[in-house]
Amino acid sequence: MGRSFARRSTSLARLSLLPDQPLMAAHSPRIIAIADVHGCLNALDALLEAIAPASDDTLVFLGDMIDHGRDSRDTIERIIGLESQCAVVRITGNHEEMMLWARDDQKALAYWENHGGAPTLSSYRFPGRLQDIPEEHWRLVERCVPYYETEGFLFTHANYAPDLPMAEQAGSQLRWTLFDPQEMRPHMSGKPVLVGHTEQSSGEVLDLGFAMCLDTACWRYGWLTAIEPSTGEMWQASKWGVLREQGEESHRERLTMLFGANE
Ligand SMILES: [Mn+2]
Repeated sequence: MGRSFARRSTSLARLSLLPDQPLMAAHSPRIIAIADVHGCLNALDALLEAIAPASDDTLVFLGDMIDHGRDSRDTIERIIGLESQCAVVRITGNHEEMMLWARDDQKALAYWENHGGAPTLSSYRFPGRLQDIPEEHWRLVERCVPYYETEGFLFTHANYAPDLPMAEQAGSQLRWTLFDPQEMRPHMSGKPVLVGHTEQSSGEVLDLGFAMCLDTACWRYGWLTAIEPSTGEMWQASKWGVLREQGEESHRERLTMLFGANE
């Protein structure tokens, strides 16, 4: 170790253009939003490998970590594991909310199962029951935050009321309201908002400048998207765990070309 450090110092000393700052500053902590994983573990793993989170980075899960996709149990396990590697913020999505409601009564359970919860239960055991979900997983789902706010950005699952401070936002607005580009207005804080929830049928991020929807429909035909808003750096992967290449089209575009489907 000592030898390689000495060699590095020697070569740096010869560079007259070296900026006047300590080497430590080469890495600054990142805040990265990860959109609706929906149990797509392979996509999440591909993104995590590409992002390589450092211990002072923050990963902000925008909600809907579970449901629809087939690996919800292992996705929750992965996120629990991540919490010992870097800072993790988990925002409640409408799917986490439905999972929690499912404990109330049979009707709420049936509602959740019919809206993407069935594969989540099956990821624990087939045919799965609520009792198959371990306490640690319930705790992760229970202990999510309604939104996340930093100095420069806001993060919610679905939407926001533009004229209300974040602390006064209704849960239904934050978790259920669709992102309609015609209706959206900047938040009163002036901070750009990153959301998921509304699947972009194009498979592309919808960026209005003041607000951005990152749900690029990974579990259907698109990509799982992660963005570092302060730099604009973006990572995307398919549910098969393959990173998106520059200019690569979504599977929906390809299917449309092959079969000429309109919807
Ligand atoms: Mn959602």
